[in-house]
Amino acid sequence: MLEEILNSIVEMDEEAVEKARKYLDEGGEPQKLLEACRDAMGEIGARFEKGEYFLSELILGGEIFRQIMDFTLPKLKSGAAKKIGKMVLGTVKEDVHNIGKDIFKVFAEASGFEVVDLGVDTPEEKFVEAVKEHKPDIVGMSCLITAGVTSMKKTVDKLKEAGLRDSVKIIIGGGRVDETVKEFTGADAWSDDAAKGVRLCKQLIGLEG
Ligand code: B12
Repeated sequence: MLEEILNSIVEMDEEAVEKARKYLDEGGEPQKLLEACRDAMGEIGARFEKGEYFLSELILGGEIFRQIMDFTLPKLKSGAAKKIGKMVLGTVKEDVHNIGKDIFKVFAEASGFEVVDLGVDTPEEKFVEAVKEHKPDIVGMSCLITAGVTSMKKTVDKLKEAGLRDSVKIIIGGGRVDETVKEFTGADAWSDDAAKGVRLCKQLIGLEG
């Protein structure tokens, strides 16, 4: 069933959303559905890179994913734990991809983080202002495109300039981050997986991940 959903998304089949709904209605696991959707987006991205798919397919794929997430994410929200920390989260400047950030947000909230969501294409100054205002334990930055890497570094630099760098832990996430990007930007941790990202956040604030 999951394989069928994955293929339907990749082939831009309108039935994909209903198949996903049916999967959950029949007791399927939201987490597994999410992973299948993510794999589908990876395949759509790969086809885009090879020139087999165009921007219209990226848009349509994103829209199908969004529709599926509309009824999948609330199922992951249940069982929210007691508050364990505060996080300021945003997709970085130049980058408008929001799906992964929104998923990570739900995972973080379900684990007890209070999340202040700054949205997408977030200017460095907006992160700085939000840290001043909300005094979070963690700053999370989501980044899926290469242009966003510089934005993340600039954001970390601006936090340093404002004397706020040592008051927060910084985690970066999304398809464009890895250990090298972490080192380059000066972040404390990175993850391209929401569940792992939340475990790292807990560790960053001294809790067991
Ligand atoms: C859908 C999509 C779009 C949609 C976005 C819709 C939306 N509302 O988000 C639209 C059509 C808008 C789009 C636009 C573009 N896109 Co696009 N897009 C994609 C695609 C296919 C899927 C993205 C996605 O949602 N993935 C699924 C989510 C769940 O994965 P994720 O974001 O990685 O999130 C997971 C983890 O990383 C983690 N996570 C996410 N954020 C965070 C944050 C923290 C702190 C932590 C800890 C964890 C975490 O949790 C999530 C769940 O596990 C990707 C391909 C891909 N492989 O990702 C290309 C892709 C990202 N896009 C790409 C490109 C090139 C573009 C455009 C430049 C295309 C163009 N010519 O205009 C524009 C850029 C616009 C901009 N300025 O940002 C490239 C980027 C290449 C690069 N290195 O720069 C990709 C990789 C496709 C490719 N292979 O070429 N895109």
